[in-house]
Amino acid sequence: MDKDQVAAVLVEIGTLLELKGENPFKTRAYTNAARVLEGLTEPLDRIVAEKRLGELKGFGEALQDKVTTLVTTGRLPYYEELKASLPAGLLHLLGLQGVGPKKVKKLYDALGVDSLEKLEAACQSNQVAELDGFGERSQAKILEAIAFKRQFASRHLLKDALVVAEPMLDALREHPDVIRCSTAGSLRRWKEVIGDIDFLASSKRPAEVIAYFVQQPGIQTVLAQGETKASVILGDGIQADLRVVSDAEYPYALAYFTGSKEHNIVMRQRAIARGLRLNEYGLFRSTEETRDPALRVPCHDEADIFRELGLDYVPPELREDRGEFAAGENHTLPRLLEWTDLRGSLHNHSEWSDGRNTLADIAAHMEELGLSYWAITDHSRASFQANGLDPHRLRRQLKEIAELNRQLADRRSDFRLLTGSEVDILKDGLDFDDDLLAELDVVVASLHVPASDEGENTKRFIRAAENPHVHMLGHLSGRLLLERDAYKLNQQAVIDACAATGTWIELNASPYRFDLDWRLWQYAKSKGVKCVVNCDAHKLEHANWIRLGAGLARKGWLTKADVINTLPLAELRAELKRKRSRS
Ligand code: DGT
Ligand code: CA
Ligand code: CA
Ligand code: ZN
Repeated sequence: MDKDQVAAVLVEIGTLLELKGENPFKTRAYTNAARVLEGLTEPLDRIVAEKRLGELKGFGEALQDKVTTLVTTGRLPYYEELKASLPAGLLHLLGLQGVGPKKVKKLYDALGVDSLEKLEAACQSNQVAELDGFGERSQAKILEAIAFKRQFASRHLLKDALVVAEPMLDALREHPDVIRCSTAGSLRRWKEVIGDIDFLASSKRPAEVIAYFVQQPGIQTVLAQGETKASVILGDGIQADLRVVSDAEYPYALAYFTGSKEHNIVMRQRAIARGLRLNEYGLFRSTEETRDPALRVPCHDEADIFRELGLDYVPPELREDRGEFAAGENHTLPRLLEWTDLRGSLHNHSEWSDGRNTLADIAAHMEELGLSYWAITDHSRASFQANGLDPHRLRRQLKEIAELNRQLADRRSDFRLLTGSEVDILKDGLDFDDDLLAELDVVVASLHVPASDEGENTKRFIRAAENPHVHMLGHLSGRLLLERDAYKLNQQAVIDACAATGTWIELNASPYRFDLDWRLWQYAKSKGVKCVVNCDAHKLEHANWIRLGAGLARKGWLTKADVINTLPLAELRAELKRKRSRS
């Protein structure tokens, strides 16, 4: 097991112990240890092999033994027994928004609740409201959370779908009978949330490809297996479909199964308007439904199909019937951002607030990735739960960053850390004075504690945008995908204020957020608002989110010129000064 897998087990042990009502210090020791492991910069197996676990903060003998067992055997009997000693349903309850281990324990002890169904019934019969520490309001919230969870039970985050789909695609490509192969459906369109994964392959021997597919590692259940298609459930509970077609049919099938449904409808109408018929088997010279190869208009790839229908090639991300047909006819489809255009991220955290890594480790890692800059924008003091910085600590951090940048300059590296803050938007202004903000390279303003009133939240954001030191607004809607809706907010009014003040808006590339939503970027762009694709990284690995965020920017029709952090460092610095010098 690697450090992240071991850390995940430790966190789960902490949760299980909390569910059992163990002493909080004991449970916290596990979560703290998990954080230490996640922040390691050398391989965990080396530390284990050299018996140096004891040097890590908070690692007593018992913990050292457990981690050693996990790393060397991949299993831990203690953990397995602990898990078996509690009803499995309790862990499902923990997935509910606002329901932590203490509440789950209370519900279980007092009412015997060990599943979503029992919890729902207990709420409906008003038993939960009467429990100590719950009440009417929290009972209503729990019912809402259950409804929310049900609604999304069969939907998955893009990152969770990608992590299983990409290795599967590689495996399919390796098979000698596979000619062409791709993902299709919502995954290929880079939707933020995925229902099921669709694969398409072309082959002369479909049955062999299907047989190979259903035997791949990571497949939990085979739901259906035919001559040319199969449906399976992958390890994470995600369904995946594979269809295998002839290579001649492949482009039409790929276009069809990529969708979206709305896009396909217009494509079919365009075909009909030209006296043609479009379906998953081909584009046919026919006024009736057919799959007769003799009538097929030969297309080698999707671009050929679009051309036959009077359109430039439409990238999959834009196939949502949101303007791609007009633009495809007029040759005005944008040349979309590539993730390799991005040179750094302007909203990130370090161990100074709630991130996992030191400034030096962050600089080394991001330089190694070939990026040009990386802004450290830790939380401000109002975010005390995230260990936000007060002005004094922030100024100390600025000195440390200056020193690291000096060292980079000394060894002639072009990479630089930028200073900054993710400053909280409070009820009556920002968490830091303008004087302090003026000392920072990058200022991201975010709302972490929203009001319940739409007008009030909108007003707070607009006031933040009007501040000459605020470069951009962070995760505007505050949504957490599949977990929490956007706060009450007039996003359009905030976008207008950003346009008026020259404030940028972040596309938060965290796969849990992707905020601003892709559907709003065309509007923001039409108003002249620039985008910043930010990782909001709390760990080194979160730098990989750049690719995900860039995909969502593409989905929002954004080009390299629309995105500020495609600029080289010197030009970025000039842009960072522009708003301040306006006022
Ligand atoms: P998902 O899986 O819910 O995230 O969304 P999709 O878009 O992947 O939908 P899915 O897996 O049901 O079907 C894949 C594609 O196949 C879909 O984007 C368009 C095409 N498709 C499926 N059913 C129909 C249909 O009834 N009519 C049309 N025009 N296209 C369909
Ligand atoms: Ca799908
Ligand atoms: Ca499907
Ligand atoms: Zn934040």
